[in-house]
Order: sequence, then structure tokens, then C-alpha cells
Amino acid sequence: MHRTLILVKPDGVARNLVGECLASFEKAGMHITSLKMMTMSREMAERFYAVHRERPFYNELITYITSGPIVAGILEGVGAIRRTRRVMGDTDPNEAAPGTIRFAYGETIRRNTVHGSDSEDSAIREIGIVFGEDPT
Ligand code: 3AN
Repeated sequence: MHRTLILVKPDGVARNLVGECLASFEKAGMHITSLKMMTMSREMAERFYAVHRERPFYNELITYITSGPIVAGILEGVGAIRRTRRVMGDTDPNEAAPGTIRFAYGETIRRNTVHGSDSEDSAIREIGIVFGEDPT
């Protein structure tokens, strides 16, 4: 059994897409084991996106992710990371496959509606940051 962290980002919450996004993950066989609504502090966002610190889009990414409420969840299931990312689609909504969340709802590469951990190490790190728990 694997675990991953998902976020419904500010553009998704603002457009009433929380239920749609969570339903997509559940339909793909994921089980929601934790869920919360929150607004990320700048400090949490900087820890969360630390790997992107040197990227040209970093400041705008931090401003965006802290701009309004998000919904964070822990999903559990076989192949949770891979399956969740398949349901989300490519980072750039223009590249995302039909049937994915980002194809349906993503606005731009930044306002792309959802986040999902990209590896087991990221999942452990991100669950720790957002839920303050050791997921082992
Ligand atoms: P993903 O969320 O698909 O794993 P990452 O980890 O490469 O994508 O990027 C993290 C977040 O940074 C993305 N979800 C997106 O919001 C933002 N981002 C990535 N690349 C760009 C870019 N070229 N311009 C603006 N924002 C970007």
C-alpha cells in the first residue's frame, strides 16, 4: 500500500472543484485517509517548494499557492503516486491528456488545479510538511 499527498490548489477551491477533484481520485481507486482545508503560510510554501527555489517561476509559485484556501489530502492505494499523477495529467494543462483533471480544469501551467507527490520520498516529505506527521 502506498501513500501520496494531493492538494486542490487555490484555483480549484475558488472554482468549486474540490468535489470533482476528490471524486476523480476516488474513482481511480484511491482511498482518502486524511483531509483538511487550509491556507498555506509563506513559510510552509517555501518548505514545500524548496526544490524549485532556483527556478524563474519560484516567487510567483509561492505567491499563488499562498493566495487562498487549498484542500490537502493523503491518499492511499496500490501504486498511489503513479496512479494519482495519471489522474492529474501533465503539469501544463495544454499537454495534459483528455480525461485528466488538468485537461478538464487546469488554466495555466501555474494555475493547474491540483498537486500530487512525484515520488515516494516527496510523498513522505510533503505529508510531513502539510500534516506534520511521520507517515511510516
Ligand atoms: P507537478 O506539479 O506536475 O509535479 P512540478 O513539480 O514540476 O510539477 O512543478 C511544481 C509546480 O510549479 C507546478 N504544479 C506548477 O504550479 C509550477 N510550475 C512548474 N513549471 C512551471 C513553469 N514553467 N511556469 C510556471 N509555473 C510552473
